[in-house]
Amino acid sequence: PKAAFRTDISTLLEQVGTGKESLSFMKRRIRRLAAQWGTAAHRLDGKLRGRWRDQKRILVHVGFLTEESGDVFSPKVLKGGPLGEMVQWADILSALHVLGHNLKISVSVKELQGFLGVPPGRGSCPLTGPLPFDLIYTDYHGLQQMKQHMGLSLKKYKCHIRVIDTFGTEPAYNHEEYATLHGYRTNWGYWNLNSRQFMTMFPHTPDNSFMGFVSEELNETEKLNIQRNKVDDMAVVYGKEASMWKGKEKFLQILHRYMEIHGTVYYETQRPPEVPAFVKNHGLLPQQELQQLLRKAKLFIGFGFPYEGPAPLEAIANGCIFLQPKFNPPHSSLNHEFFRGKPTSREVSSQHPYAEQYIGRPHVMTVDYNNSQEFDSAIREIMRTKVEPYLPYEYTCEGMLERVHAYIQHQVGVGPDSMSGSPSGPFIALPNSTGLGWSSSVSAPPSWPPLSALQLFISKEAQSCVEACHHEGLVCEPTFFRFINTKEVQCEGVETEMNHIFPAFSVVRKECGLQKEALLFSCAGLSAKYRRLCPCRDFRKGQVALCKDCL
Ligand code: U2F
Repeated sequence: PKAAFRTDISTLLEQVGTGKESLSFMKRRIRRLAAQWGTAAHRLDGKLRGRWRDQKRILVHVGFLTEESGDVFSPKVLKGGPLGEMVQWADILSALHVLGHNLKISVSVKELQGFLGVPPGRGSCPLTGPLPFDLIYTDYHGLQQMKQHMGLSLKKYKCHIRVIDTFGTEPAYNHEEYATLHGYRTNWGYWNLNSRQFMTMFPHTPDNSFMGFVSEELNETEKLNIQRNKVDDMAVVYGKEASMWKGKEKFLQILHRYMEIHGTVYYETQRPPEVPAFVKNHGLLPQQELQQLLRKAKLFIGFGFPYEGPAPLEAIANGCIFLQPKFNPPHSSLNHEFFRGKPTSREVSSQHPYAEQYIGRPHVMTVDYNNSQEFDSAIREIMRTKVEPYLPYEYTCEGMLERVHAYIQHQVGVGPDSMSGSPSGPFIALPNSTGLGWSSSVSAPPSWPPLSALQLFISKEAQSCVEACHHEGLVCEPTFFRFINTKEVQCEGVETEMNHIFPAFSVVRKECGLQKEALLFSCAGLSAKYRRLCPCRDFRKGQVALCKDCL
């Protein structure tokens, strides 16, 4: 059947259920943003000009909210605990509903079994019939639960699964055998999925798909009003939990010389000792009231934690300048407790790398907080800088709908199996842009993104394809690796092996390395001994997930 846009959210709200603070938070958010989603649906509808969209049967199983996974998040919703994941799930549900798909929602293992057709009382009996869903959105907890309750048949249905994974999973950590052999073992990885099946909160490595969330968009009148009513010496501190303020007195003192400081830190009865008395603490606010506060404030200031949350985007969208610490050396799973055990080696260069790299000045200032002079002058600069509220298109409702629509309609053969085997079909020639004799022709079966978007580059030594493509103003496109990993290369020697750096060129041995295992194609991989062969593509302005011809 054809999917039709929906603007009424009442059936979605009924489906979300009750009984947990997390669910109430998500419902409040869905309700509050309903009008924005509606407007966005109309706009996207116009843009797609009535194009056919398949209606999919979709199961959303939110694993981290199930009792079976311990549900540590729900009791902390009103106490300063993490809300970023709930923001994202609420928005995913809204997007899928508004796009007109046939949705089922589960927040317990019992509901999951019911939807998958496992007979009651036969807990571990594997699903026997065909899967009653085209797509299943879940998280790492949910994946584990599905494995327990579907048994071996999970493997058969793997390609239908999408894993919402905040910080991302790189191919080297995802491939069970490779991770085990080469020390990429973590608490989470090795599911042998196609890395595109992992969907992240920000566009980290393009090996994963960027899912994202939304922030409120303002109309022109609201923008003007905000700019008119800005209080130049008002700052709001990023951090709703007292521990995030620990050891920051020095910076707060400097800031306090220039500005009135506001906080939204959760507290029970008294001011938490970490929050100085000169701070005007409002306590944890409902999202809507936080927005109001941000509309007046000039500065939103982060002290290093939480990493990569939604709040800075909300602040920038409401006309604040976001000031944050640069991390030198960068934080990663190798040197920081928070990232330890996460299936990525990504280096986090500041509290919010997306804000730093995708938005930047004048909306975002990333400075060395250990240099008090630099810190001091940043604050003074912020007070005299005028900025307009700004929200990147990919974080608007329309941007998210456009992206999720494209994934659902085009990212079909994304399962692990569809990747193997060499492609066949008519051959097209690749330009020898590499200068290394790596010219080859590639076959051109249907592909999404379309193969016409492919641009080939060779990285420097110790440079990943993420960086190499970025350097060219492009983005790495892992889907294209299979086209450039071909034997037609003109090299003195060619080796084929399981190596997440391949395809690549060995600088010492003057040899080309080809990839043996499709699951290990990796934009993120890098090695000092190799120059990587990188499939890059263009992207739409404000929508990095989609190439220009991708819609
Ligand atoms: C991130 O999770 P957090 O929940 O700590 O992220 P925040 O950026 O603080 O914002 C989450 C939401 O909390 C809301 C605000 C944001 O949408 O509107 N909020 C609020 O309702 N009232 C307040 O007084 C203050 C904020 C990240 F998202 C997670 O993925 C990470 O696990 C976590 C740790 O790095 O950080």
